[in-house]
This record gives sequence, structure tokens and C-alpha cells, in this order.
Amino acid sequence: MKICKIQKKVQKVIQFSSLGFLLILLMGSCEKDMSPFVLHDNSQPTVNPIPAPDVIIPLPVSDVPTGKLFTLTKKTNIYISPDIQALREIGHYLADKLMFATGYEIRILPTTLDILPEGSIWLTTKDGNPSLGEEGYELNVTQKSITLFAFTPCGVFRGIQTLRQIFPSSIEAPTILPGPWQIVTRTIRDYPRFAWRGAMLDVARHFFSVEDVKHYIDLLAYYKINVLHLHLTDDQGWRIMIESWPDLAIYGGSREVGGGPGGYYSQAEYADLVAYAKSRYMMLVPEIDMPGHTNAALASYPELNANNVAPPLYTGTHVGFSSLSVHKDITYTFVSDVIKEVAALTPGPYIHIGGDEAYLLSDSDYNFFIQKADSIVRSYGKRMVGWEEIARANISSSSISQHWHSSNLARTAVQKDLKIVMSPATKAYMDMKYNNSTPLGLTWAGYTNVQDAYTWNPATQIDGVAENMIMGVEAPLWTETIQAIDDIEFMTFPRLPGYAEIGWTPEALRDWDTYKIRLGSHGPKLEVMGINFYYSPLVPWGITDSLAVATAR
Ligand code: TNX
Repeated sequence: MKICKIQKKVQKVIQFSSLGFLLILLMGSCEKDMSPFVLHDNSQPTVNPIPAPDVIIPLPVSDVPTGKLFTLTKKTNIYISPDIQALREIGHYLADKLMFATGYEIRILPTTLDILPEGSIWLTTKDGNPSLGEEGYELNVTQKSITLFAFTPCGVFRGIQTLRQIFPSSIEAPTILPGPWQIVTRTIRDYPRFAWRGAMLDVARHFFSVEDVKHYIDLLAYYKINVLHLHLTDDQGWRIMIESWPDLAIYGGSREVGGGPGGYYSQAEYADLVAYAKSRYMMLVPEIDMPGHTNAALASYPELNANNVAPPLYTGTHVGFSSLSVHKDITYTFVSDVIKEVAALTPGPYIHIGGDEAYLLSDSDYNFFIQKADSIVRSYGKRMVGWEEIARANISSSSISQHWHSSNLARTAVQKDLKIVMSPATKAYMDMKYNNSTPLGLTWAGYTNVQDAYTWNPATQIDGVAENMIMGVEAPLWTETIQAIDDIEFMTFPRLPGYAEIGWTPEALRDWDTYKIRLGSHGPKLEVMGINFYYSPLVPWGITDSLAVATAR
């Protein structure tokens, strides 16, 4: 009876937490016909379906709970059809994700059947429904099985992130836990609002290892982010080997902000990152920032300077003091060689050329350079992306302008028929401090708390820039003050899930008051994953299951 009272009390508090859900299941219900979560009341009907705990970020387009439970057991296998490599790999990815906490050796089995053994997970693009699009999926969880349908393997991969999120948080634990591994039965139909849902990482101000970037890719994938924009070069460092200009990386990459040793990616390492991102259905967009933000290049090759004198390496944090020489022929040999090598290593269609804060150049010199860069990028079969300033130049309408600061430049871009990626610094810059006690980050665009980061609509952010001109959203993390993966996690979480939801979920379904509760339910998930996130007081954090993890260790 006592347990029953406690249960009734905690039900309300923890009903949105998947761990809470697990706890309630473990406690059992106090009356036979009473389902978890439903307060017993004589006026209520006695059949009480189990509502699906509302934990998915980004929120799906539709999610209909059906009131039962599916249980993952040691007999569960993953079936795939058709038997193609992409689905096999996704099957293994899912099995790996489920294996650590459950301890089950889940097998990946091709099938041609539509009826599978009880307890199975079926991943399929068979008879895929094109109306789901490239990234959409349908997830059907019944008592007997889980079916994940999509039109493409990418859609299956996105659906797997949803599946991971609806298991108890402890499914993400690195060590074996007892379970039970249950989820509420439901039918989800889901697809994204925007095609471009990005995160940018500045590896130039501080360098981050391949391992760190892969870890970051995994965190982004959990929230269905599909673009990783790597800011590879800046005044403080050049981070990718260019074989035809090797000193860019060897010398130009040898420092970082604060004077540390920096580093760079060999071409093989960069290709490894591209492949890793691809395995998470994420496109890598490389940025070579030009004509400003080029001190590292200018320091490496004297001939790139107007006076043929190389400046020293720079380890401070000022911007706007360096420029390529726009009227020297060698500049375009350099740009062409670099773009050629980067394009050859990058399967995605985009090359980002920066173009921001070129304060040393006149408008006409700037425009001259950007037009040249645009045609060079196109000559290697790619589309140019640049920060919003590029919209001033006369460039091809296949190019993309990334809004960060100026509404006027965004409107100029739209007038020129350029598509826009929305990264308004006042909302989407993850290097802005949460508030005045945030130990890391900058403040030039103001503080951005978790609510500010979530409560804006890309399609109404700028007068005259409507949804049809917007490719999507991207949240940059500039790293002047960010030195380690723990710092990346602290500034990114918990803002990033909000950007992911802005990019994915229909605007009409978004609302801070319900989102913050879902975000709170991700606290236990992030904890179990070991992420160093900021416990924003604006978020009602769920009950953690770190205790369970500690016991297992
Ligand atoms: C502005 S936004 C920059 C970067 C800085 C950032 C710091 C943009 C295109 N340029 O060079 O790192 O502010 O928040």
C-alpha cells in the first residue's frame, strides 16, 4: 500500500523520463488493472493504455502510442531486407549500440520474409515508400516486433536514433545492466523539415584530434544532424595537408590559440573523417577560409603576401587583419590547388570558402576575389558555400550564403536567388556563453541560454527571407576558448538538441514548455553516455540512472 502511494506521487514527476518509466515498471502497479502513469480514479475507465513517454528529440512528425510493451531479449535478432551492404552496416551499428548495456549478442540476418520470429527487429527499405523522402522513416513497435521501414538506408539510420531514444536511458550504458529492455508500442511516421541540419566545428583556433571529431559526429548523429561543417583554416592554424603546398599544414598548422602545438589532418585522416561521417549519414562540408582569416597560409608561403614577406604565426584571437593578395596570379594558383585537393577528398557537393570579415579589402577587391573563388569551386564540380558577405559579389545562384549577422545581406542573397543556411549568431552560436557565469565562450553576440537557442523560427527570423529560400540551420562552435572535447560537450549540450529540433520538426509542433520536459528526459541519457553537459536551471532534468551505471562498473 505504501509503495502504491509513493508510486502515485512519483508518477507525475517522472512520467516523461524513460528511467522513470523503467522504475514504475519495476515497482509494478498497485492494482492489477492499473497501468503505469495513470492515476487511479473511480470515474476513469478501467482500461488504461500506457502512454508513450515523450522523450524523442527531435520530436517526430507523428507518434501514436498503442498501449503495450515490446521487450528486447537475448533472443532478439536484427533482420534486414534487402540484403545490401548499407543495411548490413546499419544493422551492425544498431547491434553495437544495444550490445554494451544488454550484453546480448544480436545477430544481423538477411531475410526475404515479411513475418519474423517474435522479438525481432526488422530494418527494411523493401517496398519503401518514396513519400517518406531521403531521410524519413516509419517505426512500428508492437508487442511482437519492431519494424523500421524507410525509402533509403539513410531513413533507416535516422529511425534507429529514434529507437535508441525510446529505450530506457540505461541502454546507452557502456557496461552490462539487468534491463528489462522495454519500450512502449507505437507507430511513428517521421521526416525532416529542412535538408541541411548542421553543426560547425572550428578546428583551426584549437585543433581537435580525429578521435575527438568522431566522438562529436556520434553525438550529432544521435540528434539526426546531417551536416558537419569543419572550419579547417584560419589565422591561427591550417589543419589539412595540401600535398602541393605542404608547408600550409606542416608550418601553418604548428600552433593554435594560446601558443600550443596545434596539429593537422593528413589526407588519409581527413578521408577517414569523411568516411566516418558518411557511415553516420552525415555530409562533411570542408571550409577553407579566404581571402581573410589567412594568416597561417601567409606565414607559410611568403609569395602569397603583397610584399613577399611572411608574417609570423599568430596565436591570439583577433579577426580581420589578414588577407590574400587579390591581384597576384599566384593567389589563384594557390586557391585552385587547394580547392582541387580538398574537392578530390570530399564526396559531398559543397566546398565552403569562408569569405567572412575580410576587412582589409575594398568592396570591389573583395567581390573580384569571391567571383574567382566561385568559378574555381565550380570548375572542380562543387557548389560554393560562404559566410553571408559573399552575397555582395556577383556569384552563381548555385552558391549558398550562410547567414550569421546581417539581415540586409540575407535579403541581398535572396534577391540573387542564393539559398541560405541560417546561423544567426544571437541564437545559433554555440560559442556564446549561456549566461554571465559560463566559464567558457564569448559574449559579442550576447548570452544564449537554452531557451533562447530553441525559441526561434528560421523562416521568420529575417523579414524577406522565407522558408522556401532556406536550406536549413547550422549551429557553429568557434573555438577561441574551447580547448578539449569536454569543453565542446559543455557548450554544445544541451543547446544542440534544440537546433536539431528546429531543423527537423514541423514548426507547428514546437513549443518550449513541452520541449524542455523532453530535454530534461535526455539528462539521464547524456549522463549515461558520459557527456559533460551544462545542467541549465531552465530545464527540469529527469531522474538520473547514473547510480545504476555506477553499480555496474
Ligand atoms: C565571428 S561568424 C567569426 C569568427 C569568430 C566568431 C566568434 C564568422 C563568420 N566569423 O571568426 O570565431 O565570430 O564567435
